[in-house]
Amino acid sequence: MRLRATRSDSKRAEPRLRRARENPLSRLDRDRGARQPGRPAESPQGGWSILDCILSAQQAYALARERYAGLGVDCDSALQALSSIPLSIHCWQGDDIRGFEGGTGEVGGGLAVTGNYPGQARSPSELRMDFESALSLIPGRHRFNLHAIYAETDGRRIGRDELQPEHFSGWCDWARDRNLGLDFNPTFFAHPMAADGFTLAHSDPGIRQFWVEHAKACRRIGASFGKALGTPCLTNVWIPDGYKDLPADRRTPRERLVEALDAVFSEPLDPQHNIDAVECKLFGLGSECYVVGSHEFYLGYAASRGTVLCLDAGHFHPTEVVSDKISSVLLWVDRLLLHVSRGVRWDSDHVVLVSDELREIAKELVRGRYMSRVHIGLDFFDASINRVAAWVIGARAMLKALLMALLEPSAGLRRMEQDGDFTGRLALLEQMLTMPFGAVWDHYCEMRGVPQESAWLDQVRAYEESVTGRR
Ligand SMILES: [Mn+2]
Repeated sequence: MRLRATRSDSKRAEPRLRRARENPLSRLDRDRGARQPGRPAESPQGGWSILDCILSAQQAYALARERYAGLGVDCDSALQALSSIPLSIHCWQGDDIRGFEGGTGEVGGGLAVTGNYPGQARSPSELRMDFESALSLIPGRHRFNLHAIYAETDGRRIGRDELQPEHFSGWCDWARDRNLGLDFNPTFFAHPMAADGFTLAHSDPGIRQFWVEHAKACRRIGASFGKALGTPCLTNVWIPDGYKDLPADRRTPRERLVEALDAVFSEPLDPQHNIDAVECKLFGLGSECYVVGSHEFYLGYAASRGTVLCLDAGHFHPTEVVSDKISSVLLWVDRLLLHVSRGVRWDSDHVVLVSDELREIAKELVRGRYMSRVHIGLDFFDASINRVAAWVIGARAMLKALLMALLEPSAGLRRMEQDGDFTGRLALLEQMLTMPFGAVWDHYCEMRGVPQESAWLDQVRAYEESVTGRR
């Protein structure tokens, strides 16, 4: 359904508006009595007026709220809770992880970006503009997550071990203007010193030291973001190090990695400015048999050193799920960074959708009351579809999954579980899938001033026509 918001539409809708103002609940009560959701009336020309749609959305929300209240769920407080959850949205969906270093364009590090959809951002200003376009379609207040290869160096070649906060001042100023927090990542790939697949665990001490200096520089840059923006920057270390085929020595590279990481984190930084995280992975392209920084490696490292642990939803065996790990690892580490992604066969980075696992992750965060200890980052990239749309689909999917979790009748479910009523628990979980979730989500979008589910794609298409499609 296309919304028409012309002048004549609003004129036609005027009598209806007046009636609604005089007695806002009259239509609603009638609809409630008839147990029928309010349906927008057709205008004389047979189209819907925008006012009709707004009124109908309000009615739909009122009815949905009543349905959820019947299960002991308060929709208004769920929406309030949702609005306080920031997502850390990754920059690299906008340009296929190219960055602005001007290298060969090869990503490497066991990563691959597939697709050739036109219009990727070619400069920091294009990337910022594209992200702003996506952000205008994502309800809530969020953060932006940068990689070191997105430095702005005015065409000068700056070694990654020599990067300074000044090379990110454009990003920092923009983030301040837009009221965005920033997060950060050192880039241990797409570089000659990473060409043989090893960085911090390299056998050559010179190469190892280069990457230690890079990571130290990135932590300082992260701290500069945190200080300037008044919200701590989460700086996440992920390295690709590993072997394609069976190693003869698994132990030594892991011992080297501990030493290198200890050197990286040796400089004390104010946690109000920078927070360190480490990210594990099962395998990458070209590191199928052995990855130095495995889950067990980083769980132990994070627990013993007090860093944040990053769990990427695409970095485990295909039948292994992050949702089941959250309540385990949060017994041993203080905080968790989630890289929300969608693994499909060999790929760990498909655009996030409201999948069973995404809903399960969100439920774990809500049920465990972990929200203050978990940072939610997105990590996916798809170059085969409109990149702004990819951001919007993924970010909105995460928010929808969180809202579904916030709308769960948790007290009832727990009571059934405690009473051993597993039949009732299963039936109620299934019942939740037919609850009027869409009306609550639409109301949230309206509250936050972003288009509803049926309307945002038109805006992406318009932006494509006027901006990204002309590149
Ligand atoms: Mn990740």
